[in-house]
Amino acid sequence: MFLNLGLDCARPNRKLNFMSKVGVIMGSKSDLPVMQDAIDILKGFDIEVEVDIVSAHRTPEKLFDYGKNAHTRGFSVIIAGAGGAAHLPGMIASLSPLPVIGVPVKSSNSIDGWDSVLSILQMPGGVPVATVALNGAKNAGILAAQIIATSDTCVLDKVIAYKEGLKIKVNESAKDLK
Ligand code: C2R
Repeated sequence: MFLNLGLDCARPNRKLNFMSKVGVIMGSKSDLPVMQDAIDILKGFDIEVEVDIVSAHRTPEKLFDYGKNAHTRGFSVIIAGAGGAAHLPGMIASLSPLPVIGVPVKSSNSIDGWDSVLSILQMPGGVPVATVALNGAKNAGILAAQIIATSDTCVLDKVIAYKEGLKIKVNESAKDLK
């Protein structure tokens, strides 16, 4: 997945933000097969991830505590995935000063996925949730890495290498067609 460019994250001039943990939360364990893509890609970028299940509907007290305190617990970005009437990402965004990336999940209780998409996407002004595609947890992980990369040159180098890898893959598959 990553080009090996000999990147050395221990180099002395590395500008890094020690508060670069990402919180990956989801409304139910049934969301994990989708949310695993975010976890995997963040681990590929060597970013610390803490995974939890938090539900606005089923565990409102835990949601409140998580949203109020995530920024004091070493998190710098929160990725929140939920399906159906997906209130989790928006409620976390209402409580936390951190950037929140929302992942709409096509869950068993979802009519066709649009319910999850619109619940997360159509936030009122003042409370943004950066919403990725339906089941788009991989992009949520990449976006979180890009946010962290603005204050961590090691992660920035890895994002650059990742994008270079995408380009090489496309060029190679184009060659196969000839
Ligand atoms: P179950 O499979 O546990 O019945 O959950 C979950 O994210 C999941 O996709 C079905 C779906 O319900 C969603 N859920 C929410 C919230 N809590 C659970 N959308 C919430 O607080 O937004």
